[in-house]
Amino acid sequence: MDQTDKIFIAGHRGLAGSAITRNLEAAGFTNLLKRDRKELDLSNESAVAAFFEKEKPDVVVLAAARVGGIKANADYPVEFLLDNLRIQNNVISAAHANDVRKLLFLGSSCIYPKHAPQPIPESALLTGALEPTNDAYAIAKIAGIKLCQAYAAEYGENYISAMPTNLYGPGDNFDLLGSHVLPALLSKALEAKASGRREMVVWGTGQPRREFLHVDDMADACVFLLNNYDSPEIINVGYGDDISIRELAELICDVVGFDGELTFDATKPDGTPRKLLDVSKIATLGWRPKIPLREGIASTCEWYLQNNTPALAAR
Ligand code: GFB
Repeated sequence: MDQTDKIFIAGHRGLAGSAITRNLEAAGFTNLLKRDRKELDLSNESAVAAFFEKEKPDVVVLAAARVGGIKANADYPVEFLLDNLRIQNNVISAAHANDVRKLLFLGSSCIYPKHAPQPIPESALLTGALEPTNDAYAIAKIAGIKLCQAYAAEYGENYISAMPTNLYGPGDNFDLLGSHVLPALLSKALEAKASGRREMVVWGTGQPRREFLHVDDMADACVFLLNNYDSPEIINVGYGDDISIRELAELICDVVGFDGELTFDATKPDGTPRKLLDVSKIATLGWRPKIPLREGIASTCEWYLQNNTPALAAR
């Protein structure tokens, strides 16, 4: 990419899109196109078509999506399916209609079968049944991958698809009902410490294992792929190591300084038992993550205290 390329970052206010925007700005890219939801509704086909026709971006990063944790995914399958299909269909087809040179589609590690081999190679896609708590989101993301691959096969487009593992970092959603596990436990631990409680509730059994990648590492990988990867075959973007939810809760409590008891609410779903990506493909190309989990949790905690909860920060 050239630093003057016009790059449209769809979803520039979200966790992933804001990190990609920060990365590109720090690298000296000066022609970034950003539109918030009020300015451009990505689920509106004619609005997206008109925007592309007017702006004619050179490169598109498709980081806009309806996302959420295990509960939000299970409670709102219609919205996770429809909104994501609409957004990605509109953006990808408008990119083709307006001669976008390169497009990066962001998928998710939940596209892989529930009982995929661990670590999960890219070749595991569509080899088995999905995890039911997020199958609507996964089906939408798989449709996005297939649409990018179809444009590559039929029209020779350079549309690439990266599959990030569970992300966390500044700009995350910390709402307890909608969020992913890491921001949820961080917010619960801070709240328990601030209010002097001796107990913190963790959903499920604590036994599932998850891989966590700091969103700034993910952004670095995305820019690396935009510069160095030109294949329609999907590529995993992970940290390369995982921990159990119990271990994650203990680590977060340690970082926060909460020394009360953990209790496990087994009425809440565990989701998929394990989701560790095989990152050998991107490692062979020359990319590796840099931010260790403890360090990433500590800086995310700082960000949260400064941006979300003046009351907690003041205690
Ligand atoms: O991050 P998470 O919500 O989603 O939950 P997934 C991961 C694990 O953490 C599950 C447990 O085993 C949860 O039961 N957990 C423990 C909690 N305490 C909590 C809590 O307070 N909040 C939450 N949210 N979980 C998501 C998919 O799956 O992964 C998305 O739903 C997306 O579609 C994302 O693909 C990457 O890791 O299970």
